[in-house]
Amino acid sequence: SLSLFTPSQQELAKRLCDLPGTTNQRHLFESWSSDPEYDEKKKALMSKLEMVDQSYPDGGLTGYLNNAVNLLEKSRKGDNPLEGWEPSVPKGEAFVVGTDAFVETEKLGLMEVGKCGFVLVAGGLGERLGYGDIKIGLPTELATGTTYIQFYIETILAFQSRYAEQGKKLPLCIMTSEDTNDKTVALLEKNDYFGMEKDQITIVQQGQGVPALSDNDAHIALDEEDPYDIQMKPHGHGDIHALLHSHGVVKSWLEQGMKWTVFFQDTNGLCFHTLALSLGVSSKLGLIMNSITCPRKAKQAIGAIVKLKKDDMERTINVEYNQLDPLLRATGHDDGDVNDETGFSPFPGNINQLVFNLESYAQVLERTKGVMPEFVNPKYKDDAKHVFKKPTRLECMMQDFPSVLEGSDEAKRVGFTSLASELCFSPVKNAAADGVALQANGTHPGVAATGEADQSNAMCTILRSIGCDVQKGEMITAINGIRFNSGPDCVIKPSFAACCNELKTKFPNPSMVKISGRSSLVLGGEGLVIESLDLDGALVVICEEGAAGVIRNLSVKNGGWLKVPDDTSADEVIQMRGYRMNKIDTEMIVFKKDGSIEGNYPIKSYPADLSRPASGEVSDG
Ligand code: UGB
Repeated sequence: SLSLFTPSQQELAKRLCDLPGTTNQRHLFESWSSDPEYDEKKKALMSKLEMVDQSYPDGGLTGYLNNAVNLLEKSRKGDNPLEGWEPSVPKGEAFVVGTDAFVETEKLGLMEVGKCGFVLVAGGLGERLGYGDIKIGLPTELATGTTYIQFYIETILAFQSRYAEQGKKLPLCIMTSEDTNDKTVALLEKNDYFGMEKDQITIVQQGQGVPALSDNDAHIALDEEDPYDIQMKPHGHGDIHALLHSHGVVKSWLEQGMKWTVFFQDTNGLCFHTLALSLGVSSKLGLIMNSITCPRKAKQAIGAIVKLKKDDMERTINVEYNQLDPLLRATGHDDGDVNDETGFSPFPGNINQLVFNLESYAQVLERTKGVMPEFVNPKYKDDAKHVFKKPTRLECMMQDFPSVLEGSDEAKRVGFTSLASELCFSPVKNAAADGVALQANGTHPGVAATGEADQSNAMCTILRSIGCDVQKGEMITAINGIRFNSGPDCVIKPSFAACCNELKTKFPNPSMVKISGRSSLVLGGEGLVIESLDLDGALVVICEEGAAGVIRNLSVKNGGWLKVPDDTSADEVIQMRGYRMNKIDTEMIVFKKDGSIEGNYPIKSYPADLSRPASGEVSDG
């Protein structure tokens, strides 16, 4: 069949068949029929193998198989990859929102947000969530229906307009995968890139994954139904570093004058509450890499940031939750992964939000091509560890970056920034039924309903921290069994304010702002200021771009918005929450660019006889 293939494919097939001893891959071709009916399938398989050969950064396909044989042997022997490393709790910068230290560090970071390139890793299919579409297209909340991608882009644009040099665009790179790429591109195109310019966004697609392996000799697993195809599996989000390097993204961002790069996940509506704060920490401490962390419950399925020491080597790095307990037990901590007197593990939890100094990051990429260390995690059928329950593959993780740093100088410049999880981490990863089980164990459920509730609750906490009187809503149990604190629903659009310091200027008299627990509040627009407000119901205030408006002495009381139990909807978004939003009454005010004011208010236009020349005002008298 060789004549069917291009010369480079023929050479690859030969290399695979000539691999030494039992590791050769002749089984891929041995059962081939000579019937020309199968020629197209044979060509498709060779193209797939060639694609892996070209995309695997560490020596092509044979490099992958060679790495796999070595790692599978270590796994079979039960080698501990962390053998010899002594763990201890690392020192980082922990903050409480609204304190002087928080406010000052965030201010420092605000001087840096206009020099950031953003990296959204969105190649995951979200199997645990059981959603049929891409996760970044999910709404963050039902009050406005803003999707994750829209929210992320709106926040980046808000920072751009307020902090970037005139005319400078903050770049965004989205990592997609075969599963998510086409839908991501279609969503962006359909929505005109949510206000970004097309050339601001770079999409890098992960390879189609790596071949699954059926035994310790790293034989590529054939498809169970089709002997002319192979099984592929995802290689993990660690691919992002190699992709940023090979697509020249980092180099181009440096040329555009960027100083930092910030990595974040597909569904964390709280991710930008720590953006300026963590940049402040990175800039103050001169960090190459800064991980955002939150207090972690022992055994919670998030990695832990640990300081590891071996001889004169030292690194601060993520240790995955399944490796932390054995590591601790093997190093004299007989209780393993347990909470301390604070009720949390002493090791902070990794939320895979990373801030890099761009120049240092670029230097490391030049040296390493962005190749991350890999691991393998086969499940064995037999005690001798020769037979796998199902094919396995090598994987890599983006948070393993510290392991490719060299020398004590680089290693010392790795740190973390910690904030209460309520303010920085609420991913939407799990189906409601799994979330209920997690909640029963006292662990965050990571479901759609809590993603939405946490987003509002975080905003309420920040508003309280600056002095607003925001009452608490009720704890409710949704029809699917998930418990969450509902209300007040507080949606602050990034155009209005995107961090704690900005909120302080937007609410100049915070003690004059009162929001009841059953209320819903949506605020949007750069020119808007809330001086005094008493809200018991639903209020939406939007200030158009170029307009200005002040809310003063406004009192609103109406039927508001209610979360209504719903387990019959055909809409997946409602199904995963277990409720829909019933907007009974809404007070809506719009400050328009032409000076008019829409809404049920005595003042209908600006300028009128108002005392503040720089802004429109609304008052109940
Ligand atoms: N992702 C990709 O873009 N490509 C991939 O191939 C895989 C994922 P998961 P994971 O912060 O909650 C990590 O699957 O990997 C994107 C850490 O290991 O949600 O199970 C994907 O789209 C763990 O230490 O997370 O667990 C998503 O945006 C802990 O910190 C992101 O990568 C945990 O995340 C994360 O993917 C967490």
